[in-house]
Amino acid sequence: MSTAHKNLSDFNHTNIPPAAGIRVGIVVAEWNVEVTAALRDGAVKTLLACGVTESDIIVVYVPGSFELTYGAQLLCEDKTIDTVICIGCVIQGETKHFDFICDAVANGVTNVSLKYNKPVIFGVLTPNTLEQAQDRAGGKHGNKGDEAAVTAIKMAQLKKSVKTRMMNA
Ligand code: RBF
Repeated sequence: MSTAHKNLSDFNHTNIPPAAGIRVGIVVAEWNVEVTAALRDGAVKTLLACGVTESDIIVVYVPGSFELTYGAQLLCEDKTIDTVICIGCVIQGETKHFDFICDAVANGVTNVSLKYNKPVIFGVLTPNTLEQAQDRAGGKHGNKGDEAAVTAIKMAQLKKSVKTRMMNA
């Protein structure tokens, strides 16, 4: 989460492990699309900047954040995909939908990640207002899509390095 002290796009490319060869799935929710499209663009730009090739980025769309988990599961079933980023924006409303959707996505992402043994990244904004969302989707607090992309690369490389170490042990 961005704070006054942390910008979501504040990372140093030299601290990120090499990303060439990693295949990344991205699931984008169409609710609040002006925000989720900006998050997607941030994620794709950062993946490319870190060395992921365009043909190794697979983007699919689901209607709302509630459907992100199923979209992630479909991508995880593709054995060539190393990691999946879920992108959504759930804005606090006056009903309980906010809590239901946020809980479902957070639990769903965790479950899919463990079931398929692949990093599934929670790139979902849960702000009180649209303005707060825009601040974190390329606005004054940076872009959570950038952060999600860096997290995906780090986690995919962590899995590769642990597997390699186990094979060499
Ligand atoms: N989906 C989102 O991604 N963000 C939202 O802020 C959001 N708000 C919703 C509010 C209500 C009252 C409802 C019924 C749905 C909302 N959804 C939202 C859509 C939800 O994630 C899902 O697509 C639908 O509930 C269909 O399963």
